[in-house]
Amino acid sequence: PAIDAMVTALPKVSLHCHLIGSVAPQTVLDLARKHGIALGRSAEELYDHHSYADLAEFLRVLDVVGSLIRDVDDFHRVAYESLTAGGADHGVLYREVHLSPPGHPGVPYPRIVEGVLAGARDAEADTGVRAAFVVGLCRERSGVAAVELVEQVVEHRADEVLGIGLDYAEVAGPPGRFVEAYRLAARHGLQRTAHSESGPPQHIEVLLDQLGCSRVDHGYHVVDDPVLTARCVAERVPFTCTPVSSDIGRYSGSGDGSHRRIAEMVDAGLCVTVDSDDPPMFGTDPTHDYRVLAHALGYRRDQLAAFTRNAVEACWLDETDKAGLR
Ligand code: ES4
Ligand code: ZN
Repeated sequence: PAIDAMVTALPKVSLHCHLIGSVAPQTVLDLARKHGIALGRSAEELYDHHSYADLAEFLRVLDVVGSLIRDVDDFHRVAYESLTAGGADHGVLYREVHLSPPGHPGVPYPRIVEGVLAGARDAEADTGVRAAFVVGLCRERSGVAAVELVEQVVEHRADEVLGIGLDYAEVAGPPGRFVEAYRLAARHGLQRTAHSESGPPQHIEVLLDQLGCSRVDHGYHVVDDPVLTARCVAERVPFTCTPVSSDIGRYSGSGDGSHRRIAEMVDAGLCVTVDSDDPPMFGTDPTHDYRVLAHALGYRRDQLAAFTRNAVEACWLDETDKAGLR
């Protein structure tokens, strides 16, 4: 249909997509074979999102995939494929890719950066897609471990690593635990974001006031608090929403799924962006997330284009580079 072609071609800026959650099924099989790992199931079974009974189960699938990405070539391949077939082919002009170093046990941080930077360089040369990176701290771990990861980021500084995030199981790690790591990142000029998907509005306040976040990943519960909502509208705080992932993941605490909340956020005047989170693992892609919102909420081209404009505003490029996306 015409709307689908329009949505595919619509320029997109991708601010909420995890590398480990972006690995194509065939690549999972190839990496498992390469490293002599028996998956015990097909990639399709691994990625059958109906089988994720809860967030914990989903995150353990991420652990399996993360453990298969080991050497520089692996990181190159996964970054390249996710930015080209998973990005440029869907109109993605620019992506800030979320990395999760703790999701690759035994892999030194500089090796991850070397591989993904090389993959991104080749993806840009072949398709024009641009990429930068966000290093996710694992909230299931201690505040000390988070500080140590930020120290790694600072020690092995790369221009394309723009900032830090906070992900994995939200119930296991309230944001306040990570104040020290975020302060360290701030002192070194790193940008900050963090996930707040199931958490209450108070957690979003912690992100803004104590972690110094310039945006919020998901943030669906902002609309539970009218005062916080008004503040976030006034301050143009961006929220990186992921309709398909959050709708499947009812464990996100979004109740009736995320679409209703996304509509409330848009209607309140908040700065909302749209992305896929973990595309193949949730059976989605950048086009599909836009299409789902178009169908569920009746959004037309203007509203969909506004999501991209918001993402250009929310991204961490400097003003000159942002101008190139407009
Ligand atoms: C994630 Cl909490 C969560 N949800 C979806 N994807 C993720 N990747 C890392 N943490
Ligand atoms: Zn996420």
